[in-house]
Amino acid sequence: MATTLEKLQQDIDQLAKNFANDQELDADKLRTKYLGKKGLFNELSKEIRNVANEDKKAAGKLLNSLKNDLETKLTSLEQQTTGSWVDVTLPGEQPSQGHLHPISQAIEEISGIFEKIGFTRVRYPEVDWDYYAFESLNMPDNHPARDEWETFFVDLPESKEKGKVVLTPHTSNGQVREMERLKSKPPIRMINIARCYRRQQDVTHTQMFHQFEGLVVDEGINIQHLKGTLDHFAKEFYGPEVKSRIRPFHFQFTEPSFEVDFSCHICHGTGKVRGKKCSFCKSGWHEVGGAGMVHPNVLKAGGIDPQKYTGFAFGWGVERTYTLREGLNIDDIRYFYSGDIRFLEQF
Ligand code: FA5
Repeated sequence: MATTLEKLQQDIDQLAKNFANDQELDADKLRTKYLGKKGLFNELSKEIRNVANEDKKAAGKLLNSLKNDLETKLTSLEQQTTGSWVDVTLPGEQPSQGHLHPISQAIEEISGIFEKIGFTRVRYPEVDWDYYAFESLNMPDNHPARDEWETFFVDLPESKEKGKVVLTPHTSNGQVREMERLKSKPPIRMINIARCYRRQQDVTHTQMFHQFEGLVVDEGINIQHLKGTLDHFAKEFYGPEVKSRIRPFHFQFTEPSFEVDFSCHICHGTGKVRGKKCSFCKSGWHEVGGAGMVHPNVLKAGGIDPQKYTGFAFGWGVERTYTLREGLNIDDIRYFYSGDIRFLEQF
């Protein structure tokens, strides 16, 4: 039976009216019912087959207009129910993930460098006896050298043999502990990384900081082994063109003793950038810590015969070593412990 344009218009009006009066408020269900594959609109569209050829174009327009109208109304209904558009085809949002603190990252990297060349990572107490922090390191009670360590003492009973309890001011407390752990039997190749504490606070000092301490004891160990180890670390951590340098210094527990510097990556150790003083290092070098050949009294304290064995040791600040890395140039190490997420998120 032929369908006239008038009949089609009546059916379209009826469908639009039914839609407007439909009590089924769920937008999803309405969409399926009216615009779904087997929905009322598609059902009505089939009528076009019965429209005379010369009216087919006009019939198509009427149907299209109904479809657009239904689409607009359904979209607005969906927005009202969901509050906003959800485009389910968009890729999901990656939730922000935390990461290790920059100093923990540095510690992992530093231990990796030393472990690859045969050092064993150890950890010793951060609250320790005076004996390990000072006495066994050739600093008897009341020795003036102890003042340099600006130590926090813990209010706990003293031990008759090992003295007071301290917050370790340096990782050197691990030296004699490691000799004891290995029952005074070299070879020793220790890397001890731990928190340290001192009564200090400024742009290059914090009350809590980290050090990494190397200790090597064996027959025939000499300064060249120390220098080779320092150079190896400098190149691995800072880059192949960076050099290390040792300068005479004094520590009670090493003889001879040195301060260790690394060449500045900005001026390459020259101290000058385009004819002017390098503003990062001022001298061409950065000091990062101390080192030296283990004092015979320390070997003796660890039960090792200094006539037979020699050793070297070094101890540097992790924060200081890390801030000197190319591209970081952090001018205040207190940022690491400020808890400021804007700073920490950059690592
Ligand atoms: C020592 O602590 C010696 N135990 C190092 C050593 C070990 C020498 C073995 C010889 C043999 P010193 O006080 O210079 O040395 O500290 C070493 C490094 O620790 C410093 O160069 C600095 O990088 C870091 N450091 C010291 N105090 C602080 C602090 N308050 N905050 C941050 N870093 C610090």
